[in-house]
Amino acid sequence: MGSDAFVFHAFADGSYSCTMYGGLAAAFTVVEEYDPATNVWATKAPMPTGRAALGLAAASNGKLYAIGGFNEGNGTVTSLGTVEEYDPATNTWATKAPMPSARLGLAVATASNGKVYAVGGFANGDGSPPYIVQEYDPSANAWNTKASLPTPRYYLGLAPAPNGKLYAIGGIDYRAGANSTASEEYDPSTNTWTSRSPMPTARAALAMATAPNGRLYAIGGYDNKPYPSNYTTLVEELDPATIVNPPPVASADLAISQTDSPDPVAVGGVLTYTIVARNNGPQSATGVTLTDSLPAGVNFVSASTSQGSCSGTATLTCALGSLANGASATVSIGVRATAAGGVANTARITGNEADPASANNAETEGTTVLTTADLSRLTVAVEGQGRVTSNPGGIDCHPNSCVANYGPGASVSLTAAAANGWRFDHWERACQGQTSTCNLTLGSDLLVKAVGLKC
Ligand SMILES: [Ca+2]
Ligand SMILES: [Ca+2]
Repeated sequence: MGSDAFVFHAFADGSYSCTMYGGLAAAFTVVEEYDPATNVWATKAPMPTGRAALGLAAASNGKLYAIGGFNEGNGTVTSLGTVEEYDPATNTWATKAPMPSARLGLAVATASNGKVYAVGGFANGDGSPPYIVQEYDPSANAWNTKASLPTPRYYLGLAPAPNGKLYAIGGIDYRAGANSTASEEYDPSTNTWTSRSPMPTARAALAMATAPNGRLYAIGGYDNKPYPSNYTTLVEELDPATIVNPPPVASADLAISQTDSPDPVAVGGVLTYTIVARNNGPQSATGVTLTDSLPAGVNFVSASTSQGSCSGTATLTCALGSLANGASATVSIGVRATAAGGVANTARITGNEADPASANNAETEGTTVLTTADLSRLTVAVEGQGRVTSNPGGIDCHPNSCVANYGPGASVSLTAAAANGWRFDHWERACQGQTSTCNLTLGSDLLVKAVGLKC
C-alpha cells in the first residue's frame, strides 16, 4: 500500500435516511487515492458493490478489505456481509468470503496477528443488539465468530495498538440509545474484552487512528449536543501504555422474602413473620439493614435475628452487618393481631453497595385475622406418654391436651410420636387408624385423641 491513503465514500453524520441516498449503489463505489508525499489525489478502480457505513482495514499482506455496510434500492435498506479486497499494486478488486453476519455501522481494524476484526454494527431489520465480533483471516479467506463486544454499539471507532490489542471506542450505545464513552480493549490472543478508561467525550461516527507514537486518536464524529452543533472537531488521545482499568463498582443484589404463620390468625393470637435477607452477589454486602414498619392491626411482641441486632417496636430496624455473596440472615418478628380483617406487612432491605436489582428489596406478606367465632377449634388429647404436633403449627401436646384455632377449611396434619418405653397405638374421635399421621380438614370444631401403650 506504500504511503498512499484511500478514501471510501461513507456518511458524514452516520444517518441512513433512504430519501437522502437515492441512487446510493452507484454513488458509493468511488475509490480515490491520496499520496501524502506529493499531495495528489487519483481516482482508482471503483469498488464492485456500492455501499455506505462499511468498514475498511489495511491488512499486513498489503491489501485493503472493504467489509459490510449497506445499500439501498426501491427505498429498502439492505445490510451487507460483502467482503471485497483491493490490491493497490494492481488496482484490482476481488470478492472474498462474506462476513457471516451482515452489518452496517460496524468498525473494522487489523490486529498485529494479521487478522481483521469486524466489531459491532447492526443488521438492519434484524433487531439483535450490535455486539457481534467476527475475525477474518486474509490468508485463509475464512471467518470466525469471537467474544461479543461488552457494550453493544454501532458507528463506533476501532484501532489497533502496538501492544497487539484492539480498542473499540465510542459509538452509539444500543441499550442506552445514546452516544457512548465506552473504551473496551480486545486481546486477540485470549479472545477477551476488558473495560478501560472511558473516552472523555461521548461520540459516535468518529474516526480512530493509531499514530507512530503508539497512541490512538479519536477524531471528530458527533457528540450529544443538539443538531447541528453536535458535529465536533474534537480530538482525544488514548495512550494504551498508561490507561488503567476503571475501579470496579461494588455491587450486591440484596433480596428479601418473608412468610407468616399462622395465616389466618385469631384476634389476640401471635403471628410470626419469618424474614430472610439474602445477598445474591456478586460482591459482599456491607451495612445490610432490614426495616419493617409494622402495619396497623398488630402490636409488636418480639424480634430476633440470626446475626446483628434489631431495635424499635412500631418500626423495627435490624442492623445485620455484612452478608457475603450467597449468604443470608433470618429475622423473626412476633406480633399480636388486635383486630379482625387483613394485615399486610412490608419488610425492606438496604446495603452500602449499589444494588443492580431493586424490585426484590421489599416484600409484603398478607395475613387474614379472624375473630375466634370464625375459627375452628382443634382439641388434641394425648393418652399415655407421647407427643402430638401439627403442620401448620399450633398443636404441640406432651403429655397433656392442647387446643389451637384454625381458619375455616384449614388442612391440618397431626403426627404422633411415643415417648421412650411407649408405642403409639391408635387414634380416636376425629382421627382413626393406627398410622402415626392423621390429616384433617377443619370445617367445624374437632376433638382428636391419640392413644399410646406401654411397650
Ligand atoms: Ca436487590
Ligand atoms: Ca400470608
